[in-house]
Amino acid sequence: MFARSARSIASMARTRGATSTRSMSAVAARVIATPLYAKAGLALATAAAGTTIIATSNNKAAQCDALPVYGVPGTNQERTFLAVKPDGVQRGLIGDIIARFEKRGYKLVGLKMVWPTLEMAQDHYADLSKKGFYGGLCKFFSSGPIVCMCWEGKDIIKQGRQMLGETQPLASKPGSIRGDFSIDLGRNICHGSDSPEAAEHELKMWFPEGVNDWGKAVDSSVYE
Ligand code: IDP
Ligand code: MG
Repeated sequence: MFARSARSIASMARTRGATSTRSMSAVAARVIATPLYAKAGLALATAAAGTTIIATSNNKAAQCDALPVYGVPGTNQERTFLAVKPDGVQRGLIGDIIARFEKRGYKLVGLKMVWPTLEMAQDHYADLSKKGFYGGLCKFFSSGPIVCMCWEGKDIIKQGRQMLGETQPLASKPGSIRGDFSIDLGRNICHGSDSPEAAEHELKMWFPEGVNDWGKAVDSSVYE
């Protein structure tokens, strides 16, 4: 009985994740953003049709969706798609993974939890569709929620891959996410775009609603 109702809630969540990500994340963004802006002394100047313009204390305007969702590769506004896969979520590693990128100095501009449908998983891994492990990979990727992230910063596509480690955990150096937390190839915790083209494709796919183009006050202590 319990298993049945848990399953129906799970399938509802899947449907919502697949169909109404945009409205859910827009609501979440509003709930979270208002007190933060107020606390930081930022003035909310305009909020219309999904575009928010804020005036920061140094009068530098920051605007949602001012950039394409995939940023500008080769600049400090390069962006990549990183995800905590279902195994990483189950193992309670979301916070640790986010903390590594935050501490390094990168900027989180998009964040949400999504339970991918099998079709979403197949689209995401379409480049591997000829591989023998494709079926199992897609089944696993859609077996539970993942955490979708858009990270921004200089060289984030390459650095993101280095911080993840090698695809094969055995080859991943301690200090990398896969080198610290994983053993098996099919349970290697995280995903990261492997090129600017992949980042563009994946960010358009996972963040069709756009991300948050906010100004980070400490960037002058991160970049020379
Ligand atoms: P990546 O995640 O490091 O970009 P890809 O080659 O794109 O590696 O493969 C996607 C995912 O598929 C890997 O992270 C891994 O979990 C899984 N995978 C890759 N190669 C194999 C394999 O040979 N057997 C089983 N699973 C694999
Ligand atoms: Mg890959």
